[in-house]
Amino acid sequence: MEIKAARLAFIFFTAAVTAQLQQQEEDEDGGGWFSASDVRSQDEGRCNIDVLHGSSLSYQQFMERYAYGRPVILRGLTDNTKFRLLCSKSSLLREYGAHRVRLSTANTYSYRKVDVPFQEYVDEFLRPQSADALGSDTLYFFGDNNFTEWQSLFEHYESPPYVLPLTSGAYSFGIAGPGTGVPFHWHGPGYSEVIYGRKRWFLYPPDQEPHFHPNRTTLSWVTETYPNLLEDEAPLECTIRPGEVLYFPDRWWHATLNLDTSVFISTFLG
Ligand SMILES: *[C@@H]1O[C@H](CO)[C@@H](O)[C@H](O)[C@H]1NC(C)=O
Ligand SMILES: *[C@@H]1O[C@H](CO)[C@@H](O)[C@H](O)[C@H]1NC(C)=O
Ligand SMILES: O=C(O)CCC(=O)C(=O)O
Repeated sequence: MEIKAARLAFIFFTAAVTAQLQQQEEDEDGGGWFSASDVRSQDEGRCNIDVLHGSSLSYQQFMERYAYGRPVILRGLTDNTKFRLLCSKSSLLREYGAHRVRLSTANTYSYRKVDVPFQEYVDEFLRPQSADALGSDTLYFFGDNNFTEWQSLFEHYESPPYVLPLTSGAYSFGIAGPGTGVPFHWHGPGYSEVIYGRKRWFLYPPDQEPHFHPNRTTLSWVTETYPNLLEDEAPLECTIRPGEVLYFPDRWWHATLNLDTSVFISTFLG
């Protein structure tokens, strides 16, 4: 009896250590986009959005509680290990380095576009956001993907299975440096997932338009506006990591802040 208990305890101990080591490895795996030794001191903030394990929320519960109601973060809903490998820096540069990508200014209403080879984007544009730059002067790689060229990558992405009736998903894929992000805006419902890196999200319901300047960056909103918000002006917020997807309902205001060099993909349901 005692031997059995000891053996069981040992098995549990081993399993716990293995799980911990695996977690550590994942946390340190930036796919070559960043490494564990990089300074990653930015504030993850609090998390006041429901975070659930995919297996503990049925599709029906998702529809009743969240689909038309409020954001939710789902963990372990899909396994994108394969896609993640294909999104490592070396793999993406090998496949797509010579292809042109379309960059957009990171402001709310006027989206100036610039086309550059992906290799040039990585070498020249992909860097930490400076605190004083305007969003309207900052170029961000997100969306505007040429699906013919990116199809052989996107076909390996397993998108979140809980879709809304009468909608289909359209992908927007991007990579951007620490401190970058998109300032407040809204559109239809969808999902956001980080493949590498962490992304901090801020959301407000459709009837609660946040205070923001359309040409300022999310970084400046976080450092200058956020600390002065009254309690009832506080956003819903959370930082998402690989293995999690954030769902945002129709017309919810949202802004993002990448805490690391991040590789990310959204699925817009329209
Ligand atoms: C997308 O890429 C394909 C293949 O390189 C090219 O023929 C096509 O013109 C591109 N489409 C757009 C809209 O740029
Ligand atoms: C934002 O920037 C754009 C492009 O530089 C400019 O046309 C627009 O007037 C600016 N908007 C505000 C509110 O400053
Ligand atoms: O991933 C981002 O930084 C922007 C995401 C976003 O705004 C969206 O998916 O609508």
